[in-house]
Amino acid sequence: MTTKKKSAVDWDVLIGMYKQMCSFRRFEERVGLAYTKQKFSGFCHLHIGQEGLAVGVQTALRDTDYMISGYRSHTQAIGKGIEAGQVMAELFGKVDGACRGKGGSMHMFSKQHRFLGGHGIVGGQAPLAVGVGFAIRYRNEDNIIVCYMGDAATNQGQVFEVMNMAATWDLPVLFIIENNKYGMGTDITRTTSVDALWKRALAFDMGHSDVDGMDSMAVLDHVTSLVETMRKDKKPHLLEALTYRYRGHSVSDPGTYRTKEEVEDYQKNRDAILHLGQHLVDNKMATADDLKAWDNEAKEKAKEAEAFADASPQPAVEELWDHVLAP
Ligand SMILES: Cc1ncc(C[n+]2csc(CCOP(=O)(O)OP(=O)(O)O)c2C)c(N)n1
Ligand SMILES: [Mg+2]
Repeated sequence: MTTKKKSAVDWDVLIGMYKQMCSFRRFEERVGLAYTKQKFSGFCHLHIGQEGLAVGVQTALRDTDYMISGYRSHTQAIGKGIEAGQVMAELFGKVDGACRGKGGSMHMFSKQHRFLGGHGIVGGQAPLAVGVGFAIRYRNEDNIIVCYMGDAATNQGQVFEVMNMAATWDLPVLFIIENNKYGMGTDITRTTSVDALWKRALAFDMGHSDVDGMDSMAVLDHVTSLVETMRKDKKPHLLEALTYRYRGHSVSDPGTYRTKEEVEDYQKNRDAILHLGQHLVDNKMATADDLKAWDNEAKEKAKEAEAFADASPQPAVEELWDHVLAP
């Protein structure tokens, strides 16, 4: 390990982010493999490629902030505090899963960690996020809620309705569009009238910005400053993050709607993990061996998560109807 030089940059934070990105990627790779081994079935949407955004955002938040997301959210849930083993167990439908195995891939949830799903209905999380934003204001807290959604989700009517409410009532909701260019197999330019999705905010006179979601440091800087403002003024903001998914929409995606060259270009030239790793090496904060060792740790952690999920039993038949409806 190299000696750390003094700097305004908190290198430990950046190293932590690097490790976290590796563990997210290795976790999702294992999830993909477990699916092909038929350890679980149903839908499975991997977040591989989009780690820079997840890690930059979570690092800018406090534990007391809330987060809500769509179905591509296994690792966002881990970032918000749910144990990786519990997420894997949830995928496998096991009793030690985050929702005792009753939610599965699209429905990670933890009240304790303020991760409020995991939602399979495209855009369905946005009205819930605005409800939480209302509760934050009503209780006079200085927390915020991050509401992740995909590019295609921004074309849902309910998203427009609730952005209007959030802007009208000044609710601290940070809407983050994970613009990975595609909604399933459809290029966003074929379905959307605007050339930049942050422009949706103009209709509501809402704060808006964009960020390179493949640059975890840019995300951290930008979201830190947004959140600081939002804690005070309680106003919503629409952030468009440009990102890219390397795997298919879900595990069953032939990928005929994009070229191999496009995917490879992001993997080789834009990858968030390579980018931060290079930055650490260039600044003598890590050696190539350090990066390799951290990645190996990430692989080990993913393996442990899977072993935990394998060992966990299935829920008992007697609890079939427990935890299904809120009391
Ligand atoms: C209301 C609704 N309509 C359609 C679907 C089917 N569907 C599932 S994912 C998806 C694409 C969403 O793409 P995007 O919002 O860009 O998110 P990404 O998958 O790229 O992360 C669609 C149309 C759905 N789940 N819910
Ligand atoms: Mg998309």
